[in-house]
Amino acid sequence: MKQIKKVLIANRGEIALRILRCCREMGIKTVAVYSSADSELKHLAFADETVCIGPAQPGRSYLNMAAIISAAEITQADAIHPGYGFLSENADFAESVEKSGFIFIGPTSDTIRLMGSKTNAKAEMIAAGVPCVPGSDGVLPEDEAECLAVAEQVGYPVLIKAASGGGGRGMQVVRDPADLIGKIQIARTEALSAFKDASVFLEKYLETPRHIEFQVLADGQGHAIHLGERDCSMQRRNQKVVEESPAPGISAEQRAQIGALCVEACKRIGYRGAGTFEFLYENGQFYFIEMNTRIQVEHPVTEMVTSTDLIREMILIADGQPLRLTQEDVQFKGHAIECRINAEHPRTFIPSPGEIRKYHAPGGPGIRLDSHCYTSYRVPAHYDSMIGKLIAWGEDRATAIARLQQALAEMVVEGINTNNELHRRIMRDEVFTAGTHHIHYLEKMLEAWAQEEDA
Ligand code: MV4
Repeated sequence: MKQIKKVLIANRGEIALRILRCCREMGIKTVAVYSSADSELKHLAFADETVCIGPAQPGRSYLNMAAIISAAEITQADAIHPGYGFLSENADFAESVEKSGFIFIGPTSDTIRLMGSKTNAKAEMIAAGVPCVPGSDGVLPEDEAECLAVAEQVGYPVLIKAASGGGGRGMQVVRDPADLIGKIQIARTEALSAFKDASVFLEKYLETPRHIEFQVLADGQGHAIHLGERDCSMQRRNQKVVEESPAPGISAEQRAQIGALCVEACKRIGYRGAGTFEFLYENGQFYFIEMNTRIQVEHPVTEMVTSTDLIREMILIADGQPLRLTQEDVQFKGHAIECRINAEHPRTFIPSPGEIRKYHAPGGPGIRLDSHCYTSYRVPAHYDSMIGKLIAWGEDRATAIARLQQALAEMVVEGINTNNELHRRIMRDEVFTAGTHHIHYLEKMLEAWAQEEDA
């Protein structure tokens, strides 16, 4: 019955530890792969087997498909969990994993490829009845007059996006028709260098939206559910800083309505695994922008308000088991907020790798800390600066915020800079506590802080 007896964890840091903990709880053996800069990673101590897959540079280790698949062959793993980042949304990797006879814990490579194209993803969503931002019908043509006509039809301001993009790279806002052709050219050049694909599309530019995403689980056998939404509007340069569930001010009716559309879309595309539908939300309306075909950093807030284990569900689905949960089983309780703890200066964001000389974890009711850190752990300079996630659950949003304030005050990380002080400022910020912030609000908060420092 059970196909998955051993999982290779193709990631590092807190998510590798999170996946390892889940596997051990399920009685599944683990293989931890690591780079030569990562031999002190906490999860290596608990893994059944460890394999060094290369040097510190990600391109030669965590992004080295052949090295990871070789490690799976040597250890006779049954499945590979990609975590987030690295190869998690690489369709070629998922395909190699499948062709090498291993289970990829995620969607099929075809689904990853489909959703990797933002224009194809959008076309699928329109077909499923999911509301999208008004824009061009697919990629923009070469013809300049046609582009001008499309933009005129959509209405200025417009946003040029890379069709193979995501994460905000290569986007251009156009407020004046006189700038359209030039900015399309800039966007094409950037898209070609970043994504090896010069195709771009156009959308109405929303000035101050919120970023709200829906979590789904689907078994690829006709069953799919949604687990509500997360508000991830507190961000800087496309890096989320704070995420929460539920999104402030979203009614149960609207949650059920948009959630049902996401479920419908999952069934339409034969989705399998955990997934996220990203929306922009402005003036009470949701507009789909893209789908993430992986587990996300901020999954714990959903786990806390729905009492589910998303990593466990991913593994069960990958094992071929039909989804046990029905939509009625998913009950939303209370409020959860996550602070991403980064090894960086709290205001300038300058990375701060190095040795953690002293480490104390916060605790108490409703507190969860997902981190691989410990006293004497050295944060390598080669990877993302995130060293953990502090999550608080409370009966309501105010309680979750109060618990985070205490937990942030208790948390000690010495020897390196962390963004703890930024989080403390956010948790007492009047706009954040009112839940009225949007995707550009943190930038404003940081400007005010810089002014304060100057004075
Ligand atoms: C937008 C937008 C405004 N209008 N699309 C940025 C990353 C990519 N995933 C989509 N992004 C945006 N698309 C329209 N039509 C504003 C953004 C955006 C953004 C979105 C989500 C989270 C943070 C953001 C930061 C800047 C811009």
